[in-house]
Amino acid sequence: MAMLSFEKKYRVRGGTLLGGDLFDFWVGPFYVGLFGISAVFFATLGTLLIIYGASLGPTWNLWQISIAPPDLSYGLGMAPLTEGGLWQIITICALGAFVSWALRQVEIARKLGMGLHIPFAFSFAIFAYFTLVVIRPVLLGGWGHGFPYGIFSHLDWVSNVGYQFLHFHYNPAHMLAISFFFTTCLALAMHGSLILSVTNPRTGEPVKTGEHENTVFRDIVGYSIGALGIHRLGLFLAINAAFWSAVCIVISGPFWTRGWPEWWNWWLELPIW
Ligand code: UQ2
Repeated sequence: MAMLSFEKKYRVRGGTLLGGDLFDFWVGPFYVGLFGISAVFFATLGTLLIIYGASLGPTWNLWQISIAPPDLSYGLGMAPLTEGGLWQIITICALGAFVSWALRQVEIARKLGMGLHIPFAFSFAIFAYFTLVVIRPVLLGGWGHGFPYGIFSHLDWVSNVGYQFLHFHYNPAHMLAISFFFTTCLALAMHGSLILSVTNPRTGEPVKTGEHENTVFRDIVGYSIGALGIHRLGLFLAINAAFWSAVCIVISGPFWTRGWPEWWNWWLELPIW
């Protein structure tokens, strides 16, 4: 355990955001912390509520189980448990668990004297989910605009909302989001394959280093972004994928109600023609 000497220095109390020394200890390899407790609490409660919702029927088929949001007639009010109230509480549990997890990342980063890049990046994923189940439903005036928690049912929701706007691929923010997702895949495939290739030389030869990493890409595309640069690029691409996903759905309905192909009429209406 080479980590032991390192851990002696960093496995100490302090760096917590809330509650001081309360739960500021480890259980085996896991840091507990106040937000570890709250994350487990919300995740467990949310999961039990999903199982309870499933037990109310009509199916135990894993693909078909679905916890639906309230009917639009409930607006932004609370609904009875079996009429979407479960969905509302499960949503609160999900957000409670996600935010707890982000704060747990902050506390651990602070203990280790690291930057906050990990919780910063994760917060974009939380923001995308929050946009989908809170910001957009609130702007549209009803929790019924949230998506149902089920495997097939959420696919149906995405399809229906997509067709409501005729052709969602003409949504400019959706175009950006997809482009960032694809470029993230490209960058990670380039980086992953590069690292594995330099660490797997011919038998008997030493593992290659940064010079080889730079040279191979300078030879192939005439440019190397650098060992640190590729990670900056990766973080930038991934964060933008999540961010533009949130933007593309929040503008659909609250800020644009017609088909997305029609949005491009601004181009045809330019005075230069
Ligand atoms: C690189 C580099 C790495 C890498 C990769 C590159 C030594 C270990 C993958 C190559 C990346 C380039 C040329 C940028 C590609 C741009 C986009 C938008 C995908 O140079 O430095 O570090 O892993």
